[in-house]
Amino acid sequence: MNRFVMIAAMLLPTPVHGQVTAADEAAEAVLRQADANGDGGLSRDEFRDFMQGMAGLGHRAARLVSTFGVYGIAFRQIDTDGDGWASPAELAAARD
Ligand SMILES: [Ca+2]
Ligand SMILES: [Ca+2]
Repeated sequence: MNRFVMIAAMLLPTPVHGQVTAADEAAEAVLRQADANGDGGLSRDEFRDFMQGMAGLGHRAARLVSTFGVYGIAFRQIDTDGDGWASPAELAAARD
């Protein structure tokens, strides 16, 4: 599989029209659960939990990331300043 296609798919907004709010709330719950230290952002380990949680929700790109174990590649797409921590702003930017 082309990894760039996969990452592009990950960054696309949810395709389920009319269920954006419910999907966002579910993702928010997964995010809070993955954020083990409660700092509002995700470390690499927390990001892995987040991807697995999103995969559990049926999120297509997250399932691909989990299946292929490419958490590091996906994380680098989110962690744009490269400090090894996905801040709330970086997570929000990735979702838009
Ligand atoms: Ca955290
Ligand atoms: Ca960062």
